[in-house]
Parts: sequence; C-alpha cells; structure tokens
Amino acid sequence: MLDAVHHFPLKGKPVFCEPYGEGHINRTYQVITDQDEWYILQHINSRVFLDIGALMENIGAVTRHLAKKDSNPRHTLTIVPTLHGKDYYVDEAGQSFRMYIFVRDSLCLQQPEDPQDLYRSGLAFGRFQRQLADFPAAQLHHTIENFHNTPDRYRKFHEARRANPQNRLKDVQPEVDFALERENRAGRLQAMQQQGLLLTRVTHNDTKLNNVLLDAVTRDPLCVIDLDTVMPGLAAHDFGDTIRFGASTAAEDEKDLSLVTLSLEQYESYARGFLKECGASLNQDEIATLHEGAWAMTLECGVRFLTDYLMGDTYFRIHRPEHNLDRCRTQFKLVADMESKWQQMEEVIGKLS
Ligand code: ADP
Ligand code: GN1
Ligand code: MG
Repeated sequence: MLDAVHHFPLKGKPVFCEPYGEGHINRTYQVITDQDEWYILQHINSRVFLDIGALMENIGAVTRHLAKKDSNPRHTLTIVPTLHGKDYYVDEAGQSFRMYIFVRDSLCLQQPEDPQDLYRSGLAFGRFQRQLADFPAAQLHHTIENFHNTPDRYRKFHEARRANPQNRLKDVQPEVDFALERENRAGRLQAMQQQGLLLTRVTHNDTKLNNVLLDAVTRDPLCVIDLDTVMPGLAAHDFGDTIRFGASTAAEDEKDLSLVTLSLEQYESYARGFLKECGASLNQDEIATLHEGAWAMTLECGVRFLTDYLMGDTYFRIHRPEHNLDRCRTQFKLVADMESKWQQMEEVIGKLS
C-alpha cells in the first residue's frame, strides 16, 4: 500500500490501493476502505507540472466555482484535503499526492460505444465552459506554459530534431515531412487570437473522452475530470481535442493505420452537444474555426508525440518501444483524413450554428 494513502482522512481503513485508469501523465490509484468508501489517489507528475502548489490552487478555485453552479456532488470533482488540511500531500522524497472522491457508478470510455456518447461528452465540456464563463481567467495559473500554442510546439519539435539525442531522426523522415508541410498553417488560431478575433476563455484543454465520466445507468454526462490543464485558452481547443481522440475510428495508438479515419457521425454528434451548451456564447469566428481546432489539435498532438519520441520518451508514459511514434502516426493519418473531409466538417458546423 502506498504510504501517501495514510495522510488523508479516509472513512474507514484502506484495504485496496491499485493502479487505475489510462492517463498518460499522472499515476492514478483506486483506493477502497473496509467501509466500502472509494477514492482516487494521484501521484502528480512533477516533471510535467513544475508548480504543483499553483496547479492545486487552480483546481481548488475551479471546483469551488463549479460546485456553486451545480451542487450535485457527482457533477464536480471533490478534493479530499490531507490530515493537515492541505489540498495535497508532499512526501519526504518531495513527491506530491492528491485525493479525490471516486465518482461511483460512472463510466470512463476510451472510445465511444454508441453514437450518443460523443454528444454526451459535448454536453459535458460545453457546460463546463459555460459554467466557467464568469470565472476570472486572470486568476488562473498557467500550469504548463504555451500548452496549446501550436507554433511553440513546433519550436520544441525543431529543437528535438536538432538535438536528436537518441539518433531516431533517421527513422522518422516521412513523419517529419508531414509535420513540416503543415507548419505554416498550424498557427492560424493563435494568429486570430492575437488579432482579437478569437476570445481567450477559461477552457479545459484536455477534453479527451476519458476525461469525462458518464452515469453508468443512464449514460448522462456526470463530471468533467482531469483539471490539471484548466487555463485560459480557445473554445476551438476544447472542441478539437475531443474530435482528435473520440471521433477517430481507432485508438490513439492503433498500429493499423487503415483503421484510423475521422467519423463524421461522431464529429457531428460532439458538435451538436458542445454547441447546444455553449454555442450561444461563441462569436462567429469562434464557431467558424471549430473544425480548424480539430485539425490543429490533432496535428499539434502528433507533433508532440513525435517530439517526445525524438527526445527519448520523457513526457508521455509509454507501454512499448515506439509507442509515441505509433501515436504520432495515428494523429497524422487523422489529420490527412480530416483534410479530405474538410468541406463536410465545415458544413456540419454551418448546419448546427
Ligand atoms: P491523467 O492526467 O493521468 O489522465 P486523470 O485525472 O485523467 O489522470 O485520471 C486518470 C483516470 O482515473 C481517468 O481517466 C478516470 O478513469 C479515473 N478517474 C480520475 N478521477 C476520477 C474520479 N474522481 N472518479 C472516478 N474515476 C476517476
Ligand atoms: C495527455 O493526461 P491525459 O492522458 O488526459 C496530455 C494531453 C494529450 C494527451 C494525448 C497534461 O492527456 O495534452 O493530448 O495525453 N496531457 C498533458 O492522449 O500533457
Ligand atoms: Mg486524463
């Protein structure tokens, strides 16, 4: 049993503490006590998050704000403070841990199981954005600088190519070429943001399907989780990242690229849910660039996986050699498929707005 578990005031004595979930960043454990109380314990990744105090301040403020808008405890993450009343526990080795109430009777999907699942996820993330519309964005710390600044992701990619510490560059020429061919267009959203056309909002920034919980019985959206990257951002990012992950017809690390395509049905389903909840508050340019967000988030994520592969897999957790390269390849295949379906993607948004 992890020692950290004993630093939180649990109801009952912990009898189970095992790794849980599919996240790429933190180490997550499910904890169960002899009174059948369930918790999530997380070892926070301090290589990725350089200021964990600031990160937990963000999560505390955001969850308090959300809980004021919706008092159902299954609808908002609940932090369990440590025995000393802090939001997280730091052990003697300097490692940080936090605890949440486990949202029970919920589903966390790795891929949509029915056509309505992305609609439900769209409702959840659209609602999340709407509920935070009056949260003062300036209060939020940037937990990762330049997180969805695609041109800056390219800058890091070029650095990795130059450094080439693992001598892997020679094996990835087609992927490098694919990324370079699209570099000029990749910063379009940031340019529009700088011109004031796209508004900076409080966004989640990591809207993977597995970062939202659905009710296990009704499948209604319950709770948005993984709040580490809630920061000022663009609506197109929150729209796009779900499409990248949830509207792909294959897993993020599928090796058979012929299976990886954009499902226009799932794309429309998410757009319908997302726009239902937050469409009224978006301006014309924001709506008109949602599909660009899907393209940009997918390209950016592919570039990030490729950069991490070149750097020796230091950021995303991998479960096999070349895992990051496989992930990069699915992202680029999806980008290419989006390009071939561009007009339909645009038409769907036009039809729904
Ligand atoms: P990561 O940043 O590593 O992705 P997450 O915060 O997303 O970490 O947690 C990993 C997984 O743990 C989630 O995908 C989900 O399955 C599960 N999880 C996290 N928080 C809760 C919670 N409060 N209740 C139930 N399951 C949760
Ligand atoms: C990471 O933490 P997780 O697994 O939900 C990453 C996202 C990527 C995603 C790719 C903090 O998300 O930005 O899009 O992997 N999170 C962070 O699957 O970098
Ligand atoms: Mg997650």
